[in-house]
Amino acid sequence: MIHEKYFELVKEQEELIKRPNKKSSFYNGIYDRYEYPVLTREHAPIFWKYDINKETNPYFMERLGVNAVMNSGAIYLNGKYYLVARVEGADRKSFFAVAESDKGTEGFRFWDYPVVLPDTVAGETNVYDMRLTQHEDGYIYGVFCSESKDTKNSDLSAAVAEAGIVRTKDLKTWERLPNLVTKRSPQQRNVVLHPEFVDGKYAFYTRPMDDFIETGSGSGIGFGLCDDIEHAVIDEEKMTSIRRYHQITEAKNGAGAVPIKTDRGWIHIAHGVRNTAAGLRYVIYAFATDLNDPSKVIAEPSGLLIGPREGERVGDVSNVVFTNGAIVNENNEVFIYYASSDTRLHVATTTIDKLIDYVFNTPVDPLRSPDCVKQRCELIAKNLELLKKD
Ligand code: M1P
Repeated sequence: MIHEKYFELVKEQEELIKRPNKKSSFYNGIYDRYEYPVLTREHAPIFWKYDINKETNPYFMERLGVNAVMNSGAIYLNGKYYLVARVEGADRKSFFAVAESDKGTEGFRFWDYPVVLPDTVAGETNVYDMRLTQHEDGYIYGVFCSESKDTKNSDLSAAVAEAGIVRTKDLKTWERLPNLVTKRSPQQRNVVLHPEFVDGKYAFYTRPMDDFIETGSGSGIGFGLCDDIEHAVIDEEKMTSIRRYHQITEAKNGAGAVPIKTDRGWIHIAHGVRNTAAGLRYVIYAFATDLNDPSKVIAEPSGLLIGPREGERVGDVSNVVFTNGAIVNENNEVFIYYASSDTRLHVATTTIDKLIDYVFNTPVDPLRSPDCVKQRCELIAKNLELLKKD
């Protein structure tokens, strides 16, 4: 017999899923923010968490709690918006689950079952942050962090991060390929597969790291080619967007959404991290690379694109916004899915035209305060001149 509480919780959840999402009052001319997150732990189906049988669960207790729904890969297929969300159980282990919506800004509903990844990597303890690439070879690839215990290190928390690779045609059946091997980098996280062949090869954005948390000598977002996606090995990683002193990327950065192809270049939406007295602060930034050489940075607007604001600043890992998915629909509207504080998922919407304007017309970071003041004074002077004439 089904517990009566189940129906009560389902009703509440239906109201949450069907709640319209409005643009918030936030304005910067670049993108819109929304009043509500698009996915939260409250969106997880009730039957993922509770045994709904009154006989075996008389108190209707959560048996398998869901702690967070966050960093999501995103893809647009046949007019629908799909997210492959990182769902974190109360047990700290993450898994992937598909949620779909007709609108992209609201109405996301999880499929009944999470993604069951082929369990082919011995020792893999956790998986998270899938990037979904619709590749020109016909497959949809999912590249994610595959984390295992570092058995060579006596520190209990020591871990090894690698890039796991799966592919699918329907988001239902997933074929697992061997993890990416990068010859120069012992650890990898935030790896993204480029959607097109480059020089006839598969191209990956990487994030070389010496250690699980610290990038160490890794100087930014890398780029490497490989011949065979079924045994992906990258011999050489060259650098694209690099970390710099006193910028938003000073501590580390990493590729985010799959790059968006525009007439002017590939637009990348990535994350940058700096260290503060309050711990690491993660923000989202953008840059563009050359259409023919996607490793070559051609535009770098100064500063952050999206930073954690208000309620977004607080969560399991506070002061974080992180993206690993964006969608462009047939009207050239762009949906940037970003999680806040490793707890919930939001959307910011813009258009391809606005993104191009932002990336190519925002001044570059002059790197030093005196030059930043000069840059701002030039803008003020131009504006005051115009205001005088008007
Ligand atoms: O906790 C913030 C983020 O930390 C990691 O990102 P990075 O590898 O750049 O440090 C990731 O684990 C990410 O999932 C998480 O949101």
